[in-house]
Amino acid sequence: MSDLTLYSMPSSGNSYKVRLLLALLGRDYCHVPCETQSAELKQAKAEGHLPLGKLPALHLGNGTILSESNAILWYLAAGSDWVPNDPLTQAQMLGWMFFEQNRHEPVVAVRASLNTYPHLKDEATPRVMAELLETGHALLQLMEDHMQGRAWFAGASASLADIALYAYTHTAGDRGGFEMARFPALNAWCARMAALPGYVGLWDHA
Ligand SMILES: N[C@@H](CCC(=O)N[C@@H](CS)C(=O)NCC(=O)O)C(=O)O
Repeated sequence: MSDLTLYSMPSSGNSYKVRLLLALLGRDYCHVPCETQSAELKQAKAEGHLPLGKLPALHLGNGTILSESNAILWYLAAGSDWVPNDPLTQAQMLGWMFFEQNRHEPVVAVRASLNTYPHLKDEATPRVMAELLETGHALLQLMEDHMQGRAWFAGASASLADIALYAYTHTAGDRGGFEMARFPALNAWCARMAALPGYVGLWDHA
């Protein structure tokens, strides 16, 4: 039995990032799935398991609870190959992780949520969806341009930046309605991610 307990939302990319890294690291953990709108999520909040009121939350087994997906990635990856050694590549990796939270997730993930979660249907007006589509395509193009001649987002090997950005990019077409055929370098990068040893998909969880 592992010391780590992860409260995560099965359908959410932010939660999937953490499940993916744990799988890639070969770390055992107990999983408490809390889907959106579920009784389990309500209970987890009521019992204080989500200090910031959001998923994912990682319980370390000593009373400490970590919030914010990218901070959890950072904690779990310490000392592993998922964090580059030199400060410049580390900073580039962190830059992409901040980009993911500040710009990519609020557009690419939000459009996918509005498209797929029935309880958000009223917010998905044609105007909002069109604006998110245009902004999302521009952000994906920016990523596509960066990936010309590169295999990974920061440095010569896969890093936390790739995990953070992959979470919502690999479903941007199916769930978000983005035209992914426009972005061949991103599609090739997604295929490289899915081929990593230990890889698990969004829905491959206990
Ligand atoms: N910046 C946070 C975002 C967390 C977040 O918004 N989680 C959503 C799912 S993606 C959530 O907990 N939703 C449930 C709720 O708000 O009740 C992170 O990266 O962990």
